[in-house]
Amino acid sequence: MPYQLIGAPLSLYSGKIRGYLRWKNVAYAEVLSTAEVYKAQIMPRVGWPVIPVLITPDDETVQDTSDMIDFVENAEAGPSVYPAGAVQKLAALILELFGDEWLLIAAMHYRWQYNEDFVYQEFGNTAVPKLPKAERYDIGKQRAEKFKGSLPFLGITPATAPAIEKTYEAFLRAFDIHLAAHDFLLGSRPSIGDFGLLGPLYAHNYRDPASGALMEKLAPRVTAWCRNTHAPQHPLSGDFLPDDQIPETLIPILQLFAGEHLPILVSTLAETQKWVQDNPGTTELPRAVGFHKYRIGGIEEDRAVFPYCLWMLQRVLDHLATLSGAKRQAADGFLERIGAGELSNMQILPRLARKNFKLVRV
Ligand SMILES: N[C@@H](CCC(=O)N[C@@H](CS)C(=O)NCC(=O)O)C(=O)O
Repeated sequence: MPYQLIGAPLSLYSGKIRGYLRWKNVAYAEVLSTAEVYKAQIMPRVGWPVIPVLITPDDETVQDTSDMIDFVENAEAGPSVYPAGAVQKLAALILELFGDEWLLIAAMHYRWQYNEDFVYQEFGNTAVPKLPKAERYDIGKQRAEKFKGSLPFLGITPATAPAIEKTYEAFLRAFDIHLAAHDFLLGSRPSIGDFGLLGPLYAHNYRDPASGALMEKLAPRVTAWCRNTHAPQHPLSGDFLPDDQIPETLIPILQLFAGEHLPILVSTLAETQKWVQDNPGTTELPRAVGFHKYRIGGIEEDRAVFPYCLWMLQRVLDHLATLSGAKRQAADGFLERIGAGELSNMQILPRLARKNFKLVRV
């Protein structure tokens, strides 16, 4: 049995892992996450309704795309999406986090602001593919409520909408300039960072029609990158740039991470630590622990505090902690240069882990 990927064309994180599996050239079959598949497979295996889900050839269940990628990287031969260079790996992990958790804001904003009808139909096509079109639309609309309803929790409101567009357009332009000289973030081979960006950029901002038209207009090279990074299976090829080089054209994108995403991660850590202190007997962390202020494109808004982001940040800090001597110096210098020097001394305490597909402190 090859791997089975339970996912859907409209799903952000399905795009991330599908692009990875195709690049890695592993044998897998995709199973559409219909309402029946949620009942028969996802709920019994994972315990809560989420996609994508990976079922390994030994019938093991893996959820969370970062865990899936790490599982396949360990189990399968072939070139890795983790660069060997200390600084390149650091940049790649930061950009995975930035794609997964920060560009998510733009992905959700554009989807629901400009593609609502298309998306209702897509939700229905996924959940109940055999029903007539109009019924699929109605059922899709019901199933999409939870996702549309999450916008204010993500800090997406009428006040932030123009700011989200401003910052997303700045990102698109910067990435388009980078892609004039490079196939992927760090050379001719995609890294874990490319797949992090692929999630929001492919399923939402390329595939949703109005968002795809905007991307094509503002950043045609990003459109081409979406196609290539999500391309059908092909022989493995490409390499990372030599000498642990970070292309100059990535700096503005990394500075966007440092300027906009990092402050919210710092605040998420403080809020989560407070929550842990106030709930000493509890090991499992809820999806959200209250609200805090965040800023995007210069506008301040309320947003829920998501401790999960810290688990992703911990991946970055764990890599940093493995470095010493000249490599550590180079990594610290790089962080300072992009405006993220704060990461050099940061620790996620208590440590976080994922146990039975839930976030726990250890
Ligand atoms: N970090 C997770 C995110 C998975 C996720 O949020 N999936 C969305 C669909 S793309 C979902 O099913 N969300 C349901 C929920 O969060 O309750 C991963 O990388 O797998």
